[in-house]
Formats: sequence, structure tokens, C-alpha cells
Amino acid sequence: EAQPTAPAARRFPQGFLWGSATASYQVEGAVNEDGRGPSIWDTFSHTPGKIKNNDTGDVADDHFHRYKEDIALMKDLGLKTYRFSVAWPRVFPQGTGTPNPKGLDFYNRMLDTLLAAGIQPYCTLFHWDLPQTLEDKGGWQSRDTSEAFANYAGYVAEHLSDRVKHFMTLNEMSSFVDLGYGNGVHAPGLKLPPAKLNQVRHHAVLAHGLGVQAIRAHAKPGTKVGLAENATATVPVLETPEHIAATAKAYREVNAGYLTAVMEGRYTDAYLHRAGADAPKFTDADMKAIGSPVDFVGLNVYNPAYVRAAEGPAGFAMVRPPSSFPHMMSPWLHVGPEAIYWSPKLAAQLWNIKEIYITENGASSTDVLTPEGQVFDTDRVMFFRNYLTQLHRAVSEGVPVRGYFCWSLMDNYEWADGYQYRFGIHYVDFTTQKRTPKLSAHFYKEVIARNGLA
Ligand code: GBH
Repeated sequence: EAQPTAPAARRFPQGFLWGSATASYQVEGAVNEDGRGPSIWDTFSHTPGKIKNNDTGDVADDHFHRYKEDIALMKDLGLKTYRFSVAWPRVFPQGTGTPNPKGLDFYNRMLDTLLAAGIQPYCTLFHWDLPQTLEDKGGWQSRDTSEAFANYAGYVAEHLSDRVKHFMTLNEMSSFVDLGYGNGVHAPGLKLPPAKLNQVRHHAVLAHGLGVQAIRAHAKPGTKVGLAENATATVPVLETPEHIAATAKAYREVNAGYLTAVMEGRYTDAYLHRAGADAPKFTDADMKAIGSPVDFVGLNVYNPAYVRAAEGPAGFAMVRPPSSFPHMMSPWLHVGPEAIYWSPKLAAQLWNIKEIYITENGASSTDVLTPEGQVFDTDRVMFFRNYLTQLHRAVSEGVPVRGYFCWSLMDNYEWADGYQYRFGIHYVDFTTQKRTPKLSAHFYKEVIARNGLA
């Protein structure tokens, strides 16, 4: 049945790309199939005590076998686009060297089904499942890993760019570096001292830059390249000129090791000054590669980081959320819808970006099925309605956001939180693998049909 178009005041531009996202280790399962090598997440999730309930991604959503059913869910939602990631250890089981011929077959099958459903693929090349063999040789502490990533990225782009027109190099450098190598909460579980951690950061941005170059060298003409970064979403404590100006400064500085380095091809003076003797070692050629022009920027937006104007050389100060600040089930996921207004707006202003996507946005809960088999996730619907209202505000001011990917299509393996915290708009029973659209799926379907909010 035809949905009424959203009222003009709440409508998105024609052709706005409504999507949903997943990541390989979080949904695929089938970890030993068709020659896939082990990743650091297989090792980490099988190390007792690292993950809530010792949950692993061995089966996850069994998406590897159920991709057709999952694409049918996407089609039913009316999705225009789907963001997925390729598992590096399926394609190069040892991370480098000889590719596994069966490695890309799964993605070929999946992509053919997706395109037949009229859904555009957006492909992430690294969503944290680093081949274990590379970790054994130093992982992201070694610049060889940056080179190996570029080689892998070029190979995938060469083989998939007949169907994939948008590639993202790395997902959330700041998450996998800080959590995996800084506080040890994610794989590989290291807690490196500052100098070594800064070097890992450098190798991550270098991998991005070399990856961009390799993709351009090997992909079909017209292929677009970007990244998906969870730049800390700075939000002014009040929308006054002085706090807004401080917030723009903060956005550039708190993201200096990652997005700012990529957009400017340099580390800010303040970043290098703060790091002092612990600053990363790098060459001019590294920085040139890191600053390789991108075609688009993907921003994963969740929680806000409040900023105020302050005296002193930095000109800003961060304001911690007070004790009663509302959050979703994940304690870090404070509900600050303005984050999705300010993050793309500031990025576009600071670096004159012309094409932005919200590559992730979503909310966790511990959803339960009613006896009738339904899920009334009014919490998640509230979250989406508020964030989309603020996204609409940005878009209607001319901020060049071209699409939005909700996280996630379905409940999946939430890293160190295992299966307990659910982010899906489809409920997954992890015993039977039955998928059930939640209220939020019905909500999102309406948004897509109306191209806006009611
Ligand atoms: C994204 O990260 C990921 O890309 C995605 O794979 C994930 O499923 C999704 O969001 C939901 O989490 O544990 O207190 O140290 C979101 C950004 C930044 C959120 C780091 C968790 C760790 C907080 N993440 N943060 S804590």
C-alpha cells in the first residue's frame, strides 16, 4: 500500500540513500568454511574471560548461509543500500601472499543477490577481523600490516568493483586501535604504552592512505573510495557563537590522530606537541599517502561529546555527561541526537567535504519477544526518531549528507558485549536463527517509504 510522502518540512532530498549496515565477524559465522583463516577475533573470543558469557562469533547470525533470507528482509524494508564488510581472512587466509580462490565466492553470491534485489552495495574492507597470522608478526604495531592491507584492498577492489561502486577502507580506526591496543577490551587485547600506541595509530591511518591508492590503481574507473570513522562527535553545550567556535576547534583536535590526519595529510601541531617524545615516527611520504584525497567520508555517529568554550591555548574544554544523563543499554551510548547534526556539519565545514554518509547510527537494548512473537522496541524507535530529526536539520541546511545506514540490520555479535546487547531492527533468536522485524523495522520502513519523518 502506498505511503504518503512526508510533509515538505520533514522530507529528505530526492534520492537520499536509506541503508542499513553489518560487519563480517558480527554476522557471518562459518568461521572455518571455504578456507577462511583465523582472525584476531576468533582468538580473542575463544580466550576465556574476554567476552560477556564467553560468546563467540563462530555462528553469529549464520549470515554466510542465510544471506538470501537477509537480503529478502532488506528488500521488504525498501532499503536502497546495504553496507557490509569483507572478511580479510576469507580472501587472504594468511593476511598476505596467495589469495584463497574460494574467499571472494561468498561475496560474489551475496552481491549478485543484492543487486538482483535492486540494493546498492557499500563495501567496508576492514571491520576489525585482522588475520591472526599478521597479528603474530606484530599486527598493527608493524607497518608491514599497512602494506598488507593495501595489497588486500587492491585485490578486492579489482574483483568486486564491477558491482561495488563505493569502498570504505577501515571502519573506526579510533575504536579498534584504542580498544584493541590501548585498553585491551577488544582483540588482540593489548595495553600498549603511549609511544607504541601512537605508532599503531599511525599504521592505521597509513593503511587507509595506502589502501586508497591501491583501490584507485586496481578498481574500475568511477569507483569511489572513502572510510567509515567514528570521529568523536563534539556538540556545543549551548548553541551560542563562542561555544560553537570552540566545538569546531575541539572536533579537529580530538580527532587529530585519525580523521583530521586523513583529511589534512598532517598531524596537527597540538597533537604532536601533546604526544611529545611519544609522537609516532613517520615520513613525509607517509603523510602524503595518508592525505590521499577521498571521494566521500563516512561518519559513524552514536554518543555526543559535549564541549564548552574555555580560556587557554586550546580554546575548548570537554564536559563530561552528568550522572543522570540518559543512555541506551550500552553505558557509553548517551542519547544526544544533536551529535548527528554537528558531526557531519563540522566535518563538512572544516574540510570542505562534498559527500558524507552516516555509515552507522543505532541503539542497544535487551529486547524480548512478546508471547505473540513481537518486539515493541519503543526505546529504539524513540532513539531513531530523535536522531533522524537532527539529521534532517543538517540536510535541510545543506550539509552534504547523501545517505544514512542504521546499525544494524539485525541483532548480532556485539564484540566484548557478546549477544546480550542487541542493536538490530530485526530480532534474532540465536538458537533457531529466526529473524523477526521489531517495531523499529516497521518505523524505518515508513521513513524510507515516505522519504522522511511523519
Ligand atoms: C560501532 O562502534 C562499531 O562499528 C560496530 O561494529 C558496533 O557493533 C556498533 O558500533 C555498536 O557498538 O566499552 O566503555 O570502552 C561504536 C563506537 C566506540 C562504541 C568504543 C563502544 C567502547 C566503550 N564504539 N566504545 S567501552
